[in-house]
Amino acid sequence: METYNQLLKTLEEFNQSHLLQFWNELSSEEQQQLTEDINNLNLCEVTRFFKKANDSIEDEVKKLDDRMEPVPSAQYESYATTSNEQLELYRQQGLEEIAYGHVGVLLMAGGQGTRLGVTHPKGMYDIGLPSRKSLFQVQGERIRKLQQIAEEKTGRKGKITWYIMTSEHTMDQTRIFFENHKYFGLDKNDVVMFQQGLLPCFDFDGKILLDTKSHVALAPDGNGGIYRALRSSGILTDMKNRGVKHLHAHSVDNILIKVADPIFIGYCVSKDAHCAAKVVQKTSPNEAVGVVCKVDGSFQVVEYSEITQKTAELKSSDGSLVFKAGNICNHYFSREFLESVADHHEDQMKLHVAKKKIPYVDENGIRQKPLEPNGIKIEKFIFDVFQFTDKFLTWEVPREDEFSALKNADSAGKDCPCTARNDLFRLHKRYIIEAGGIVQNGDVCEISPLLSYAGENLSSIVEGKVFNSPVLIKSPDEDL
Ligand code: UD2
Repeated sequence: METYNQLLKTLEEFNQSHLLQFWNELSSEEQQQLTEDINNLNLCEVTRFFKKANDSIEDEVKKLDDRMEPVPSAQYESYATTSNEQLELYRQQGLEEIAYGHVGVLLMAGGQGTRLGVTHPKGMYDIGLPSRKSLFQVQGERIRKLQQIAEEKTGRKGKITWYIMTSEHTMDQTRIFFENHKYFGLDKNDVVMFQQGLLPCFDFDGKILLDTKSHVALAPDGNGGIYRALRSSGILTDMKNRGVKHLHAHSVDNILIKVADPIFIGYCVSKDAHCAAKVVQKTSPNEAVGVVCKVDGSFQVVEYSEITQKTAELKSSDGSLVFKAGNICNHYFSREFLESVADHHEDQMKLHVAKKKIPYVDENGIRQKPLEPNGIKIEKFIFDVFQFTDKFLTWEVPREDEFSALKNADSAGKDCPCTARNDLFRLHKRYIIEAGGIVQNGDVCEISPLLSYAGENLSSIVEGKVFNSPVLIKSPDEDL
């Protein structure tokens, strides 16, 4: 009774006493569970979040056209227009940072893969490559290869620490998957998993929803939850202890991801950036991706829905779109900047609201699975910290080399396993042809990351040879 009274007092203060409505029907274990859930809520903060998020629903409809400008050219470089000599300098610098152990990867793997329709973490997904490697395996092997390349170039054996952000929904399966696959040949101590936070789901009036009579409805706090989680899980301290200074942060679902890309790292380090966004040119004014730009003088990603068609169509004198910098969830951060965000800015981050169909227990104690949105989830976005620094850079890369996202099931025909597979096949076929090989009878080509990170190291294997599709070229020691 004492617990009940205490909880009730706290909840009443925040207008949430309905969470105890079924208390008397619960077993003592269930009462304990609900007590834990409620005690884990920072009610003062989350109710403030609801208010702030609710206010931002109003803001979102406003178009930003008059306040937007493209990233200044001094802070925007493109792979395609950078000389080979300069690219090589960036690459060399990136490899040196890797060899000194200064580079870490921040993988965002807390999403639930709802659109793809899977019940396991997206990184475990096998998109149907000839090797049947999962997204996690492809990424892990790219890290191994890069460590090797950095050592060959510099004579120093450096490590890339792989920080993987999971959520309550993905943590256990991710950990077991990595253990079962022996961390894809990486040192287990260099793969560090941590969990992002959760926020309660609300109905439209600001009441926290119950998932069951003894459980609050909770959802991950978005990929921008990373800043708080880095601090609360001790990851920033871990980075400091290991001497990690530069982080490449990216989403789990891009099959072409150049993990810890030394050119990108070198570009950012050489210009002393706090943070950066790797971008691809928008395919058309109507492509529904966010653009990296400046709003009221601060760097920001502006959603497609926040721009009018007229602004989306604006062209520069060279014929390219003025707002062309398509965001691909691929970022650089210095550790210093991550620390300053976690310490000083995290609380000022924008809150994004998504109206969702959230299963809940109604006032009669019946669990409902609504067919229409009945409440909101609140999320933070990783890119909403760009505004906190001027030392921001943009690096544009060719889409066909670096970006093909897995978002949907094949039925969508777009950003799906089939397109991801084909984009990788096309790129790897090009690598073979550029190295002097011939591919016939089809286009299915896969080159193991353990053999080549980005098309290098292939001539001695493919030059003058004819390959019949499907082609799978492995590293000589791959199956040993
Ligand atoms: C992301 C970008 C979008 C664009 C697009 C390109 C954000 C907020 N949006 O949109 O601008 O670049 O990718 O593909 O970055 N995740 C978590 N925890 C969460 C939610 C997501 O770790 O609570 C991870 C998720 O596992 C994935 C990444 O964040 O690796 C991107 O999440 P998403 O697929 O939900 O984002 P999307 O496609 O709406």
